[in-house]
Amino acid sequence: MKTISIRRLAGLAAAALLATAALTACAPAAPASPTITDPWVKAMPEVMKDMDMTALFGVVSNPTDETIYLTGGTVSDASLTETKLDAHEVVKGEDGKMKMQEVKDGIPVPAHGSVTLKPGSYHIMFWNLKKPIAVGENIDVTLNFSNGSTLKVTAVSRDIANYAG
Ligand SMILES: [Cu+2]
Repeated sequence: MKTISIRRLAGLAAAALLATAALTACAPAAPASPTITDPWVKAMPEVMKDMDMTALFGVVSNPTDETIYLTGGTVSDASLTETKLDAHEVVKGEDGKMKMQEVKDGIPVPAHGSVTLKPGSYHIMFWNLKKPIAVGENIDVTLNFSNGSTLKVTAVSRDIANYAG
């Protein structure tokens, strides 16, 4: 198994911060639309039958006066997956077991509030992965919202076992 050094991780974090700062500095006074902080994807070092999926997490914020629903998205790299990303939640089934299911109307992001996508809760589901996702890889996706806005996101992949949050 490959490991990633602390120094490299720190470098990645610094690069991410710089990228964020650059985006903020260049952003025009666009109409208010949802944003995401700390976007990440669960790394999938191996893709096997029935294990060809992963999910995106992060904190989605809504600066507008109305609830907006996160309805799904698409992956930029068709060689990773061509399947549309679904808005999912984890619920307790009638048999008492936890299961995930599509959120029909999308994941609600409250007005002037935020929703946290995290393991065991809301997430954006990837299906039919065609290749593995290594730890530290950047995954570009576009998220879609009920108000017609879209959000381009670069999520870094993490080893879920090392996820402290
Ligand atoms: Cu799911």
